[in-house]
Amino acid sequence: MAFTFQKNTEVRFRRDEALLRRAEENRPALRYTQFRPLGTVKLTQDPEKLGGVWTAPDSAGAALMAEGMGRGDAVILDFGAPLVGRFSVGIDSVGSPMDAPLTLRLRFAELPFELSMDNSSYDGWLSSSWFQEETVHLDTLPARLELPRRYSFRYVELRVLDTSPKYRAVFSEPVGLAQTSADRSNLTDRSCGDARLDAICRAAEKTLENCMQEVFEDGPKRDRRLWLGDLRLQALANYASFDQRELVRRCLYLFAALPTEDGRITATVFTAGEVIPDDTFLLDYSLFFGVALHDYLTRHWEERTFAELYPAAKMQTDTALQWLDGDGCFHAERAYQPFLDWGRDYDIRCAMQGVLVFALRRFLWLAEKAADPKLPEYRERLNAAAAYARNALFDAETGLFVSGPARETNLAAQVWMALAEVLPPEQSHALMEAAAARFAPYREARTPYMMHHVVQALYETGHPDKARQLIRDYWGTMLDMGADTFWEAFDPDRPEFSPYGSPALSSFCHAWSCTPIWLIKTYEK
Ligand code: RAM
Repeated sequence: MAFTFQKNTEVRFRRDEALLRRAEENRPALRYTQFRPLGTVKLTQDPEKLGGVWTAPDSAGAALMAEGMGRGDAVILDFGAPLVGRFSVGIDSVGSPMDAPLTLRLRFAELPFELSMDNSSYDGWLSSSWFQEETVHLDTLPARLELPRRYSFRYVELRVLDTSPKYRAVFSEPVGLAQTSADRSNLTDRSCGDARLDAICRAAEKTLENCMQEVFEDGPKRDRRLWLGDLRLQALANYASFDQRELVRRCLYLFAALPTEDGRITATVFTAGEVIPDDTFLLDYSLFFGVALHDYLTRHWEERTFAELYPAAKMQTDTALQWLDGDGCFHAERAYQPFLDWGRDYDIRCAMQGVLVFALRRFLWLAEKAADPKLPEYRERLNAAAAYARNALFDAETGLFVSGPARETNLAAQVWMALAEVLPPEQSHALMEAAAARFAPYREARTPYMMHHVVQALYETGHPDKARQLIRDYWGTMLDMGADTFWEAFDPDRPEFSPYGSPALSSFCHAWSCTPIWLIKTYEK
């Protein structure tokens, strides 16, 4: 478990109104498209699919909708592709006059298995309010039911809880009004010449598209908000696809505008109403602000953005450096909690030493551009942290890095040290060779987020075949199991694994899983 809820109500935030205005100026327009369902389907059992559930066409469902549904009748609409948006449907009554309200339950699902679950027995640790379901009463018909909430769905179940013996409800013209700020006309150069990887890229694009709303959302089903760790990866995937820089810029400004008084950048910002920083802090995410700014500016250099956002990156770096001791050891355990992954418990120290070096390298690029007077000091501290990793954390016997007083060897440590480039290239190559021998198929990684870093580390250290194969195996297996868009968490050995105690609340269109677009474009061309 990486973390549960943080409540830091005593923390004081600063609020830079000028930066918030810039964020507002970069708010994207949403594009709307109407979709009609392809037809009605019924749930079937299929052990190959997630949760053992899939669908088959059900023409009886369409007939039932048109002829009239009474107590207990249900149909499932299949829109054929995932969409994020609002749902509406026309409803009328047939038979005798409507002498009692219609009670209708609607459920929205990204995957069929969600419709097979009994949500009332859920006892996970996240709020059950995230379930995409509504019960509505209609006192008079005909009416067009337009649900006010936004959902992420391909499937909609309409279940009549009750009418009355005197009438039945007929349904017509169901519509999904999809919304996104992504502009598909920006997509070019869409084949890498390998059908499997192409299919993975198409699903990854769809994932990103559906998460691109007024901010980069982590998942349109649940959380539905801007997280800094997700933003960093979404921004990379965006550069390799839609390339809508204003949305990245907007999100960077939102984080920079709302630091704490003691110099930390929040992990997540609420933007649905008034912009509010959450009192949740993740050390790696905070450090990724500078990384995301570096990534943005290396693609789209903008003097003004640099000048306005550099101070936030510097402040966060300075804050983190207070836990780097004179020997170059980064005491992440004394700082504040990192995320790293929704994995099993492991010692985070070595991985976080890697994250720090990785982030400092990118920050140094920014500090050079700024001609920061502290540049020599930053350089020195980066060198000390990298040297400490080489000298104190690398076990020459196993060829792997060790973490914490128990000298634990975990996957995250190897991956982050490889990405941090603390060893010379031949040794980094050998490191990931040893990591592959020890950890493949990398079941310690429980999310596409962590798996992204494993793949990137393999590519970066000269193991393209292993990296490519891992994309095919991991993301490809999700496709085989029914994914139209990629998932928040996935353990192929335990497909129903969820960080939240129930897959019913996992998100199956999750931003951080869209990175194959970037990985393939970056390393396979
Ligand atoms: C989850 C979010 C998000 C992730 C954080 C750490 O709740 O879905 O993707 O960044 O946790």
